Amino acid sequence: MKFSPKRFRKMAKLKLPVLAAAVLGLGFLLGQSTRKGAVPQAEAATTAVPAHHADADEVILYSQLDNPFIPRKEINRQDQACNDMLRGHAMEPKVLADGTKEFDLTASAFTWQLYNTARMTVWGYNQQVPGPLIRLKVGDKVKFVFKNKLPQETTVHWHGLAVPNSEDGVPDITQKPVPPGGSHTYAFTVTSQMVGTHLYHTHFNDSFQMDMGLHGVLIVDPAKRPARPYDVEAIYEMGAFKIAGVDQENVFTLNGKAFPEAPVLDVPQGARVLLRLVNASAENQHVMHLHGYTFKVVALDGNPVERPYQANTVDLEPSQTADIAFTADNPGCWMFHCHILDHMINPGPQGEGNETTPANMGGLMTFIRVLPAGQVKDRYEAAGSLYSSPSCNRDL
Ligand SMILES: [Cu+2]
Repeated sequence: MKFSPKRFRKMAKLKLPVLAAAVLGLGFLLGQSTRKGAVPQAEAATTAVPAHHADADEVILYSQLDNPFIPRKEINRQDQACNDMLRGHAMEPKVLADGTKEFDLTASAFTWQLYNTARMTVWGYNQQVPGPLIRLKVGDKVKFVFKNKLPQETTVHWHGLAVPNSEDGVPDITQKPVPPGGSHTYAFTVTSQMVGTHLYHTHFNDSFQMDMGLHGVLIVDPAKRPARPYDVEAIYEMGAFKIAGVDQENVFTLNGKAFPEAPVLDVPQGARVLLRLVNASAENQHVMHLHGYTFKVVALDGNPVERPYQANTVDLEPSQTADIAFTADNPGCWMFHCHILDHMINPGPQGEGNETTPANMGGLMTFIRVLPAGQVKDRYEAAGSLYSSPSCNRDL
């Protein structure tokens, strides 16, 4: 059934008792899907949808309701994908007889949990948003076997990489767009021009397809990586979505998850940390700000900055990337967020934000937790769970 807010309001007037029961049911399911390690279930359900907010319009508007339920196992898989991206776990290629690294990339539609009360049908690569991390090194011969399982034509573009023109993914110029059900193979050799933090994305019906989720991070390493330049390397990709049929980006995500679900990064005190930041939003810039530190901007768009400069914020226009570095010498739970402040609000029914998340925050917001080495975890943890974490609020 196609969802229409108007039609729903009309139904709500007629069938209020039935709907109230349905909302309670949905509230229960939301409670069921609360993160491991978070607050107990009964309390979590209240946190996700407080009683005064549990009106039908609001709950329904957060989801495009073709498939609102995501099984626990699937949510765990999505969290794992988000965590893999954060910690730089890349997709494994098949190595062919001649040494070519072959990657399978399939675009399809699926239901994704953006945050605890918002799920939508997204389009993504290999069933995840962002797509899997692709990590290459100079000298690699690579092949991407791309399959299109979407209901629309598409292509893949390797942003910032000087590939041969035929591999550039521009529809009707360098290739025919890949039709629904079709496939296309991209092949190139990785050169030193390509070193650094980049992204790959669709180049067909761009502003629509990008914000459906067709993007991912691509990192190229030098042929020989320098010996342990950083103790911790992490990746945050900023994505954007247009949920509930609006025509402007209204949900912003870090590695596919908006606060309170955005992933926390734990780093041991004293570690040299590199954060690779990628703005994959189609339409919005992001001004990323880290509390508690002055960092160094060491690379922009994959290119080393000749004289790394110190800053507290770094500005990323759509498609730009930045590598920032700092030594984690200030212990604590430090907010890391976009300083365009309406990018840290999740949409409410009238578009003005909602009060269903801790501290009324959402979107591009998480924490970097600098801890004694023994307390560092490398598993997925949702940023919202830190409100009940003894390592963050012990002094309150
Ligand atoms: Cu922003």
